[in-house]
Amino acid sequence: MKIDILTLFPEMFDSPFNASIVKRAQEKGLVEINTVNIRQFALNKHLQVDDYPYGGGAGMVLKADVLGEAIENSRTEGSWVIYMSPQGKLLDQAKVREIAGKKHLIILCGHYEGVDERVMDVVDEEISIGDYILTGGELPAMVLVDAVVRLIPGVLGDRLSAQEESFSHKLLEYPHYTRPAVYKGKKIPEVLLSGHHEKIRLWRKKQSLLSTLLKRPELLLDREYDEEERALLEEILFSGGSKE
Ligand code: 4GN
Repeated sequence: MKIDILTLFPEMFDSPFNASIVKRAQEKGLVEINTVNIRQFALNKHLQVDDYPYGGGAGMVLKADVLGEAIENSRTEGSWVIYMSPQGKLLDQAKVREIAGKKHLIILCGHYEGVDERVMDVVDEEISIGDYILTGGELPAMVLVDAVVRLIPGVLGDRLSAQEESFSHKLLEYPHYTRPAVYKGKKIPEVLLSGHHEKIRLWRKKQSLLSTLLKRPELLLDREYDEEERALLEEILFSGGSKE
C-alpha cells in the first residue's frame, strides 16, 4: 500500500511513524508513507495557502486551487482521497478494514476554519475519528494510518492480533496476564496455569462476554450468539456474582 499525507505540517508525522510497528512495516516494504507539504503547491510568490472566508467570519479557509493541485499531484489510478473532518463518517474497525483494502490512500489534513467546500468534489470520503474538534486533521490522519497499517498482511506477523479477532466478533478482549504469577498479592486466574487448552478457551470467551457486558453493553445487542455463547451468558447472568 502507498499512503500520501497532504499537510501544512509534515514534521508532525516524523515521530509516530518512525517507531515500533509502523516503522517496521515501512522497512519491510509493506507500506510506503509520504508526507507532502501543501505549501509547495502554493500558486503565488507569497506561498499563500489560505484566504479570508467569503461572507466574512473568523478564521481562514484553505484555498481550493492549492489543495486541488496538491491532490492532483498525488492522484494515481485507483487512489482513494480521504479528508479528515469532524463532519465525516465515524471511524470504526469495519471502516478501518475497508480502507485497509485500498492500494493508495491520499489523506488530506485541514487546518484553520477548514477547506474551500469545492475541494469536496475531488474527495472520495470524509472521515472523523470521533465527535470532537482538533486544531488540525494531522492527529486524526495518524490515528487512521496506524489503525490501517496494522491490518496490512505481514505487519503483525501471520496471525491477526487477538484484539482484531475479538473486535470482529463484536466483543471486547479477555484479560491478559504475564509473569510474575503473583503481583502485590494478586494471583493470576488459576485456569491459565492448568494447561487445559479447551478450559482456557472457554474461560477467555466468558471473560470477553463479561467484560463487554460491564464496559460496552450496547455491543452485545448488535451481534448473534452461538450455543456456547448463550450458555456462557446464562452462567454470567444467573451465577449470582460468584467468580466461577
Ligand atoms: C478531524 C479534523 C477533528 C477531526 C479536525 C475528527 C481539523 N478535528 N474528529 N480538525 O476526526 C476544521 C478544519 C477542523 C479542519 C478540521
